[in-house]
Amino acid sequence: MKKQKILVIGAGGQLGSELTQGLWKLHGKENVIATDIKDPEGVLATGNFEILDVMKENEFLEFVKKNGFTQLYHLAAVLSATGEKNPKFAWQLNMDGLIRVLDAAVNYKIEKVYWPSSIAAFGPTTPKIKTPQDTIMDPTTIYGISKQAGELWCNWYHKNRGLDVRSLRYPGLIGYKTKPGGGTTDYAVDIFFKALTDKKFECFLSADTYLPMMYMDDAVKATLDLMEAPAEKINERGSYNISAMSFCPAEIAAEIKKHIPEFEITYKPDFRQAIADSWPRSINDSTARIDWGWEPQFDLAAMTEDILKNLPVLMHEQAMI
Ligand code: VAH
Repeated sequence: MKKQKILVIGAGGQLGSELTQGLWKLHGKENVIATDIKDPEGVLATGNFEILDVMKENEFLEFVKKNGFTQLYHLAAVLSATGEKNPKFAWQLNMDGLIRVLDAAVNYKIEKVYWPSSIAAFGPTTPKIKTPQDTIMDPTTIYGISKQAGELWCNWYHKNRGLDVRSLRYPGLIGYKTKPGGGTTDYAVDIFFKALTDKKFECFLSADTYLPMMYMDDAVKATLDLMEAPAEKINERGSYNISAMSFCPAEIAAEIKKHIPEFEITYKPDFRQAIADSWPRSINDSTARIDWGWEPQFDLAAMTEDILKNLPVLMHEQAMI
């Protein structure tokens, strides 16, 4: 197999920090350059890291041109809740950033590009149960609009420029190695930190708000499985539906209580409730399973057990720094 040289843009985020570690394992640390707009924290600082801002066009293009990358993972984006507070910047980063990356990939002959979409590309008129791969979209957040538009741009670049760009519509992603990043589903990340430190959590969504979710380990596996699949198996050049589970705040709280009996949850819905209510409850990901063998490994119980086993160790290490 040809030696790979991988660029990760936005490596410092929730997904980026764990996907970078997955890329290290698959391609070798020396063949991955992780980048973000601020210095790396934790394990990310142990690999090749550069400060890079996709919004600084000349610097970005010069960096991509001189390094001869074979693959590019473009993860830098503003998430749903933050995007509603700063819609113009969210659109600029999420859209101008993506188009700059797609153009650079064509101009500098990058073999494969990865870009994350989201179930946020669906909206209130989308069928909510087992949402199909192809259906009504009509997102109502700037983040969701940028994801729907981004899928169309990726499909255009594949069809009209021959670019091998691949994408997944992630559900809410739950990882414990970095703090929550401004997403509506991030209650399901913060709840673990608060359960361990405070034994209580005030949830910004109502108890029965069901959302499609996925453990970060599964998200990294899905991304690398997609990118390693033969091109002829990739029939969706917008983005693939994927999911692993659906749960509501009351259910994840009950699962945590099995490990921390004194844990208590209260509910105080805020502006993010309307965002969550516009999204699907569950996802039909049969196309991904058929095309490239997608198969999740973690359900709610397995994820909760894994996080509550590992997060205390990480928090202790960080407290030791
Ligand atoms: C968000 N975590 O909440 C992201 C995700 C499906 C939601 O895209 O904005």
